[in-house]
Amino acid sequence: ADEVVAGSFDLVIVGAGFAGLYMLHLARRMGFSAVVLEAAPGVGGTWFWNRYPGARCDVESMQYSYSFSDELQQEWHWSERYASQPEILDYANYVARKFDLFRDIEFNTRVLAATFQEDDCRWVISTDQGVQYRAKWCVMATGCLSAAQIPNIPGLKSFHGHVYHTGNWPHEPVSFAGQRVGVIGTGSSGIQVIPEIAMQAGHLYVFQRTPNYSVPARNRPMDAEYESSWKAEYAERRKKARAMSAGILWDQGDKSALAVSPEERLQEYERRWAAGGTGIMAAYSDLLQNADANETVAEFVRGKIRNVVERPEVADLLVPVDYPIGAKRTCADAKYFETFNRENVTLVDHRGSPIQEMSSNGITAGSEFYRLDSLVLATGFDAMTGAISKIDIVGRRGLNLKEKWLNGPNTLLGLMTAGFPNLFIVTGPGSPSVLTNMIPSIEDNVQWIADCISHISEEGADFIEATGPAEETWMGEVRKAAEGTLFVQAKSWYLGVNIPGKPAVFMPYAGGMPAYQRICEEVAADGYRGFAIGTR
Ligand code: NA7
Repeated sequence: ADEVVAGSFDLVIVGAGFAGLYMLHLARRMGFSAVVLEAAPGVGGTWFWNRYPGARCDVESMQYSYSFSDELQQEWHWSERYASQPEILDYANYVARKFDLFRDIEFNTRVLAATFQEDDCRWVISTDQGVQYRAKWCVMATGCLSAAQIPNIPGLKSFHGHVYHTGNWPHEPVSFAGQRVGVIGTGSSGIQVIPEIAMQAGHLYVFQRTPNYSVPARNRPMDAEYESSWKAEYAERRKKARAMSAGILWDQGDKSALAVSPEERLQEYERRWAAGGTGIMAAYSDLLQNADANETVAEFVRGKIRNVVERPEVADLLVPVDYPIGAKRTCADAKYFETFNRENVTLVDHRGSPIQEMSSNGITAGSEFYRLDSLVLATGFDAMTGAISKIDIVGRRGLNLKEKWLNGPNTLLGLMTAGFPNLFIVTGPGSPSVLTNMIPSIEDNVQWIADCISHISEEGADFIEATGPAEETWMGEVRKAAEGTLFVQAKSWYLGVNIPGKPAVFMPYAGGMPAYQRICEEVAADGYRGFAIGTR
């Protein structure tokens, strides 16, 4: 079909989540023309789609927010310690209005392909609207957890009831009242949605393949004093947060868990348990590095689960045993384990064997049949590479990005990949992103990209591109950083093993946000060391 050419821009930005919004804002401020292409009918990205009941951020709201505008962070009020999805979506819309971003966002526009033209150093971007965009720079602000994964269950399509995915939740209200509902998946999303559905459903069946560690979030209305203490010291505290490995300002213990007495340790864990949130993992310096240290907090959490769950045989199934706590992202919940004490909730543990099949009226798992009216898939995402791989991206000499990444995603700093000049990824594989507070990580990447584009433009060059050797060296650093951690000891989406056929490669950089940011800054200051800059 003939494509309409929408025109030429300095930048095409793919995605109107927190990364795309800020990229647009900065690009404009630097005097570039830019357009954002967004598949959804609204802004917010991940927070637009993940609107299942109970969806909430596990980073405190005072920190899970933009820091680039003091006016914004002073005037915005978060109503709870941990923000709910609707409030985060309100915030994204507020930001888009405040900075007048809507006029440069094309909604309901899914990017299908992006092709680099070597003769004029331009990206040609095609969409499902039959409209083509041309740009010197293409920025993938496509998110790390944005490609929902539908499991390959035989017969799934034959099921007559409703099927929902937590990462692609409908906008219309969904009622489970009186229904027999199944939830597959006990990751962060499952752990948040299960207590909510249990309160509505006639009967809830939770299908668990792997039990998960979770700590109580202890969400509560925002404390006015806490809020004003943050607002009074925002600049300083943001700076301190960025000096922490995860980009979150919290009470990070600097001792080894093994250097204190068992009594002292227990007291510390109890204190953090009572405070709520995943800050318990910051109690000691080596909880994510040393298996024996990790076991002390894992065992503490197991004890808590056993205390809460009334039926010991159910508790046995809910207690994770064979991987370290934190190796999969630690969940923060609101009465998740308590939910299994309800009369209308059944835990179906099918570890060791996949769900056998679905039929028109139910599901067979662990050799039993369960009649269901609705099914909720809390089965996660094709993380870090999924959204990018859905786009047909072609670089120099016809090189296809999906093919290049067949054995794992290679990037330089997560920001660029060799063979694809002028194509940037915000918080791409090889950046710390998903191991950190996403919004500051996004801000740092976007600022780096904006500075880079300015620099190249001022130099009068046509392109910048990651070089192969520098990329290989960086991938070596990413591997080395992961080896020193316990992350590699669980089958998680960090490693891509939740996706059949995806190569098992630890994707994020585990060396921490400060180390990463320092390297990014040094590379730029050193004339973009490891990148090739040239004219066509
Ligand atoms: P996760 O953390 O990937 O969790 C997905 C869950 O679904 C997990 O319990 C999986 O079990 C389960 N799952 C996935 N596929 C299947 C199949 N085929 N059969 C049975 N069970 C399955 O995704 P979330 O959405 O919860 O969270 C993603 C991130 O979003 C989270 O870490 C936060 O950062 C926000 P498994 O453990 O693989 O055995």
